Amino acid sequence: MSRRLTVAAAQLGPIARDESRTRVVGRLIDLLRQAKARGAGFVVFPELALTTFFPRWGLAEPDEVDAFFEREMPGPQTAPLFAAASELGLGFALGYAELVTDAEGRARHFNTAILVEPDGRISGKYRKIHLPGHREVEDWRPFQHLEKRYFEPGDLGFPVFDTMGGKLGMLICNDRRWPEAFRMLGLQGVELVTIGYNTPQHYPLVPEQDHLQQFHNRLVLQAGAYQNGTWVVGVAKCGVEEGCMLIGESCIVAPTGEVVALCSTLEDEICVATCDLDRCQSIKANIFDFKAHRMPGEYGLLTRR
Ligand code: CDT
Repeated sequence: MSRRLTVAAAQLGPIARDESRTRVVGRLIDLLRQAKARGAGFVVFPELALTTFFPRWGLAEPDEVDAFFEREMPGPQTAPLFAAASELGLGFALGYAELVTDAEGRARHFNTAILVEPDGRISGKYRKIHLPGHREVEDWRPFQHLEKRYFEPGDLGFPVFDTMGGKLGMLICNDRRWPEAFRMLGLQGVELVTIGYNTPQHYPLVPEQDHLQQFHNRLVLQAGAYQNGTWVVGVAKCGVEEGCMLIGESCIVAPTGEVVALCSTLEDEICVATCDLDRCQSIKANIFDFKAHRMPGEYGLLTRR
């Protein structure tokens, strides 16, 4: 029996700095409804999907920073999203800024993604490991990218979860550019990887590559899918957000590396594909049969400092 999961990549257009959680959650619920109408069982939302991409500013006050973070999930403002998904019988993946207090009373900030079952239960969590950008405000930049300042690297490794009828894993934005991140999931037999992103069109350090942003996005999503024999769902927050252009091109990639669904706007939009998880085997059992062909004894340099 084939294991078919119909998946919607739920792309978001820009979120304004002063846009309320309630309003954003309303947009997410609208996308859930569109996904349901197109036969989806699982919906993937972007990185930091509840707020504007706040690392573009140097924020002086801790309270100002923490206002972009969620202390509970679901909380009062996000509960309607969980309720709507349950009512529609949909699972979903959601990126958000997570603030937790550890056993020693220390506040910890993560760039997080969760998997939520159709019954509203959170069945998986990943905290972003590759944090791009810089720690200190650099005034020469047209906008900041202060992820290293506002988040600490994830402490949950690269887990996979048995859910939605298959093995699912999550990466977040910059992680997708690192083959090691994909491989960590591939080595655990992942069959579908969700990846939300906020990717500026302009890269201030190397502006001569600005025109290649969409190409690089597609390149890494397609390579990650093929080299690990997995479905990949890449989902953007995009468009001109607070003066900063973010790329779109949310897409669903088959284990063969082919793009099978693609968004065409820079607004709230879904693209949908039916993902037969058994198709992963045509790659995993052949060209990338890790047991038969991988040579880990020769890869020591990968983990040596
Ligand atoms: N959100 C995120 O990780 N964005 C990065 C921008 C890199 S430039 C600092 C990305 O890799 O798309």
